[in-house]
Amino acid sequence: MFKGKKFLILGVANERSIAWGIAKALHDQGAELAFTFVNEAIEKRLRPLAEGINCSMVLPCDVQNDQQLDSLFTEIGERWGKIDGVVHSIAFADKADLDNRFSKTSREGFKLALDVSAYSLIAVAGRAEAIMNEGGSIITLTYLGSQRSVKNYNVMGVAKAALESSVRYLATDLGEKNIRVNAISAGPIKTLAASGIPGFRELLNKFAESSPLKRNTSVEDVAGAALFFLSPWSAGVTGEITYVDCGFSTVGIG
Ligand code: NAD
Ligand code: 0WE
Repeated sequence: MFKGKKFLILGVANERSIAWGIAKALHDQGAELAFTFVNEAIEKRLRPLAEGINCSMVLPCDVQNDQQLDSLFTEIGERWGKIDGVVHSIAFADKADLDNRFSKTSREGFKLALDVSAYSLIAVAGRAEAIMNEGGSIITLTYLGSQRSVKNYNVMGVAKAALESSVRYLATDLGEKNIRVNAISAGPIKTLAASGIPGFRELLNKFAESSPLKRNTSVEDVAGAALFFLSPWSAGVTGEITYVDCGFSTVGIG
C-alpha cells in the first residue's frame, strides 16, 4: 500500500514521540520518509533514529519561521518532486501557562501556543499543497482538552480547538485538489511533551480505569489510525476528528 510513497514527518523529538511511532509504521509498510527538527538538540536525537531506517532526509524547520518553512518545501520539491502525505505532530505552550490559572494566560503565551500548535498546520498545508500528489493526505494530532476543560491543559485546549477548526477549513479548501486533512485525537501518552506535567501519572491511571478498553492509549494505537488516514482506505474521509483514546471520550457520567 505504501511502497514508493513519500511522506514528510514533522515533530519527532525522540523514540517516544507519537510522530516516531507513525514513522516506524509507515516505514514498515514500505514508505519513504523525510523528517524535520526544530533545533540542534532535537537534530542530535533525530539523526540516528532516521539513519536507523535508512533515511537521510532530515531538515530544519521551526514552524514559527516562515523562511525555514519556505526552504523546507523548496528542498523537498527539489529532492523528491511530489509527496503523498504530511504528518503534523507539533505543539508547544509556555510551561507557566500550563501551571498557572487559565485566567492569567498572557497575550504572549496565547500567541505562542496558537502559533506553534495551530497556525503551523495552516502554514504547512498551504505549502504542501503545491508538491502533493493527487489523493494526498495530511494528518495532525489533537487532544480532548479542545472540547472539554482538562485540568492544567489551559491555553493548549484553546490552541487545539483552533487546530480542529482549521482541519475542517483546510479540508474544504484543499478538497478541490483532492487533498484530505484529518486529525487524530489521542488519549494521554507519556511522551516528552507530557513529561513534567504535574499529575500526569494520576491522569493516566484514571484514564485506564474509566476508558471502555480499561487501558491507556499506545503510540501503536495512534499509528494504526494514522496509516488509515494516510492510505487510500480512507479516500472518502476528510475534515474528521477521530478519537483514538480507548473510548474514553464516549463514557458518560454515573
Ligand atoms: P513530543 O514532545 O515527542 O512531540 C512534540 C514535537 O513538537 C517535538 O518534536 C518538538 O520538537 C515539536 N515542536 C515544538 N515546537 C516546535 C516548533 N516551533 N517548530 C517545530 N517543531 C516544534 O510529544 P508528542 O506527545 O509526541 O506530541 C506530538 C503531538 O501529539 C502534539 O501535537 C501533541 O499535542 C499531540 N498529542 C499528544 C498527546 C500525549 O498525551 N502525548 C495526546 C494527544 C495529542
Ligand atoms: O498536547 C499535549 C502536550 C502539550 C504541551 C506540553 C508541554 C510541556 C512542556 C505543550 N507545551 C508544553 N510546554 C512545555 O514547556 N498533550 C496532549 C499532552 C498533555 O499535556 C497536558 C495534558 C496532556 C494530556 C498538560 C496538562 C494536562 C494534560
